[in-house]
Amino acid sequence: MARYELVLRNGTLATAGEVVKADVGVREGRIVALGEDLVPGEVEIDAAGKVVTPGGVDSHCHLDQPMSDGSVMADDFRSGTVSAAFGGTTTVIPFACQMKGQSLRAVVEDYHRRANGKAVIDYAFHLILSDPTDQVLGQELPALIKDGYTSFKVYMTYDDMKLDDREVLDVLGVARREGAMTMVHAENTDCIAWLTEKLEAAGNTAPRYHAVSRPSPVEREATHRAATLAEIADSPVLIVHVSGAEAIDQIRAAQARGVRVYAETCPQYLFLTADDLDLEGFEGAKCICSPPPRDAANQKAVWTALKTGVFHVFSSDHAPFRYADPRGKQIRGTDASFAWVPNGIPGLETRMPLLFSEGVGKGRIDLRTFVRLTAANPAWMYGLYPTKGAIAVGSDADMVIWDPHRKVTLTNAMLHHNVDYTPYEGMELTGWPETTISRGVVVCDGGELKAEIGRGEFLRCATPEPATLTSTA
Ligand code: DUC
Ligand code: ZN
Ligand code: ZN
Repeated sequence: MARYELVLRNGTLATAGEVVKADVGVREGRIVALGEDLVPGEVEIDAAGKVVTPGGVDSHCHLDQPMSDGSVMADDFRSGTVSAAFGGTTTVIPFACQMKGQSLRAVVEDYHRRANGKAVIDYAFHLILSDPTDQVLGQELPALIKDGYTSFKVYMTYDDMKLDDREVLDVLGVARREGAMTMVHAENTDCIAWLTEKLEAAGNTAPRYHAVSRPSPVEREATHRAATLAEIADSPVLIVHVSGAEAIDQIRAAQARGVRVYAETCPQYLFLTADDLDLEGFEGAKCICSPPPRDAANQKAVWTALKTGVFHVFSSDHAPFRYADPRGKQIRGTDASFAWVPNGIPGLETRMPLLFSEGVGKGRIDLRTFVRLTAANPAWMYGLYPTKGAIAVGSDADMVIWDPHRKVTLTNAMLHHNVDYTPYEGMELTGWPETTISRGVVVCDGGELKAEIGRGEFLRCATPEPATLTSTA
């Protein structure tokens, strides 16, 4: 029998189902053995005293996405995937975004050109649907779903993206027929426009008013509506970037009614509040994202919902805009209204370390829940499980070795994205991903990049199996 190419020895392996001590044997990029005292491999890694989790799957991030306002995302597939890998992520799923009038197929081809040869870890694509014409819904979308693009995001706000309820129902109808997953950005667009107009007329344009223009009821109403549309169309939805208690209540109520509503939250709703938008001068723009961060009570509600299984997925929503940059947050200058600031904050590299330290380390969630939220469930949701998101015989050898005791003070200087700030500057974390392995290849180790840019492969997603998805069992 051929030797193992890699043996990971003596680690504490954490999966969605269990935490066990075992060795992992890897051949041709896949896990081929789990057990005690495996025979020596060509490469040996001693993981004694370390925690080994499946490589993270960040199923909501934005890389090199063309923007309609002239702003430019700071991370492409090179810097974005390198940054993700240093944070313990081995699969990213960013968005091929349709602008109105564009053919979906052309958008996907363009996005492949942007990704080709640049990724250091594996990647799949979601679609963003902003123009659901008969041609798109009748021809292009069904064909793309069959080709491995099995999930798409729709927006209930943003002038250049938003769909009305009828259009969302039409999209859900296709998703139902083809077995795809619809992700929904749930905020009420007319409420935001009305509030923004009033704030701007009163001269209240500083970054902190972004949060005032998008209060919780704006999200609550749209979340209720999205769940209702899912119920009527009998098609599952994933409510993305859920920010707090009011939306969580709607999701929990819909789940209790038996509606297939899945939910995602992100680090910004655990570690930032609206006060972070109220910094000196224009600095609050760094934390402008939508929905906005709320307050401490809402952070607590998000933690509780993570623990109790209301949430299935923990993503970064990495949307990289540089702060001191006329193509970034300051595209209209530092006196501009909040309404012109590109939305989004960076988070690919900090997503897993933040949840490991503040969730697992502080006893708020257990290790299995951590694995489900950061790897197993997102893989499952997009038809990639158990190739991704698992440590099992037959799975891709995507693993992260964590030093659970290492103390790290987060600074932007230590991160590998191309953004000029992190909203989490100065946070003290315990636990850090020391080694990231993708298909048996050590990609990052001890702070150094070890693998070749361009080795990352495109993944075709299968149609998801949400009926079998659990967040607590
Ligand atoms: N909100 C989004 O909907 N997308 C990108 C970032 C953000 O804040
Ligand atoms: Zn969104
Ligand atoms: Zn997003």
